[in-house]
Amino acid sequence: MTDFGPKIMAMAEHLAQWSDVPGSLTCAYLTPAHRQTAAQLREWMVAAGMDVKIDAVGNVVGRYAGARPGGKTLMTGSHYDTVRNGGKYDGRLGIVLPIAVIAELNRAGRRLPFDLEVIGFAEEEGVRFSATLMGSRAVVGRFDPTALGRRDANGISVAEAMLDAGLDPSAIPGVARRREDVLAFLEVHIEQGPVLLDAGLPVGVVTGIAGSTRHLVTITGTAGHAGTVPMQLRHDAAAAAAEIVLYVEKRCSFAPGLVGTVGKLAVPQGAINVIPGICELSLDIRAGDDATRDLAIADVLVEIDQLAARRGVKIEVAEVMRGPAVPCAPRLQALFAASIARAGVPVRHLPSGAGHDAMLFDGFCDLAMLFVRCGNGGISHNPLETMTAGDADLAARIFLDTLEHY
Ligand code: HGY
Ligand code: MN
Ligand code: MN
Repeated sequence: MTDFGPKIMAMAEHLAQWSDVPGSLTCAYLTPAHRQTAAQLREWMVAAGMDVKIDAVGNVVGRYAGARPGGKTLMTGSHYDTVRNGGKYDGRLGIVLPIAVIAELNRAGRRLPFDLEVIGFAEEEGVRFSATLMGSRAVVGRFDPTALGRRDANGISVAEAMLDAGLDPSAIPGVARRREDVLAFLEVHIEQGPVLLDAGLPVGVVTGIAGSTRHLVTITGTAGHAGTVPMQLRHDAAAAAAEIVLYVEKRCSFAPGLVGTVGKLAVPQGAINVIPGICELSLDIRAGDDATRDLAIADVLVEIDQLAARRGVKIEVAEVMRGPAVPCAPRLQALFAASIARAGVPVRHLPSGAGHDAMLFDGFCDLAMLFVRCGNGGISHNPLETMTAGDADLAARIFLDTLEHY
């Protein structure tokens, strides 16, 4: 049997050549780099013996027919868009690993007792339009049509970007699968954290995916001359933002598994000698359970109201994403665990603090995830994100074993 590891690593490396920003990996939804990446995935899927199509939202969908025509479909996959200045394996591992496994099945002339669908989801990170998980939402019939109106920094809407890319927004409802046709959804993904690395383990079984919410906050104060306005008369939007950042950090340090991040913070058209009249920031608050997360959000919103009154600024908060905490199906966790044990690896269960396409399948079909160890302290959403060919190979063998024992 082929050595999957080097092949998987080479595929991830190859995809990283296409970026919106030379010198780093940024592959945002429907940019030229994104479309080149999709074309390469399609080519690999065809070469692996799959029937391939690119659907109305840009998902690259490869189907490896089972031994019996008309059987149900086991789905796998992950996203091929990236964050800005991201790593090569976030999302992409979960696409190229199944492609490598299917290529081996195809080489050996083997068929599974079910159809296997590998999906390269076109958009998960929400980088360009702040609308997340558009690829998997479409597949489970939960696409939000209002997302089509979201605009990027250049004022281009999602719908316009789709039409430019030769996609047909009106065909999105047709992307949705029927529950009765689907067996389950399995996602292989890097851990994006240090747990497996610290435990000296190559893979782990995900117990559940943290619920998260995202907000965009706009603070409107009073722009003024930096030299003439006395401090006590100011309505400084950036100073108000700074208080929010520190409050989020403090409040989200209260409970295990609760995290809060202000990932975007900007003074649009700011100038050194002008008191900021406008400041924009983002909130990303997550927890392993929804109640903990929602309590933290409620406290942050109360603090924002009080702070606005105290500082004489206007603060508008728009929720742009809300995803519940999602459990992984025990029967599928057990399948992954048995395959890991058969590979002679200690079985470790762990939660996912990161969100994933798999969470959209909650309520649609059973879902589960296999985590693969990250190097460099587990860093991710960073060009230092790394993994090894050995772990990639082992994860591929475990994934194949799980398919064989499904
Ligand atoms: O933000 C997340 O958790 C994922 O990487 N999109
Ligand atoms: Mn990510
Ligand atoms: Mn990801």
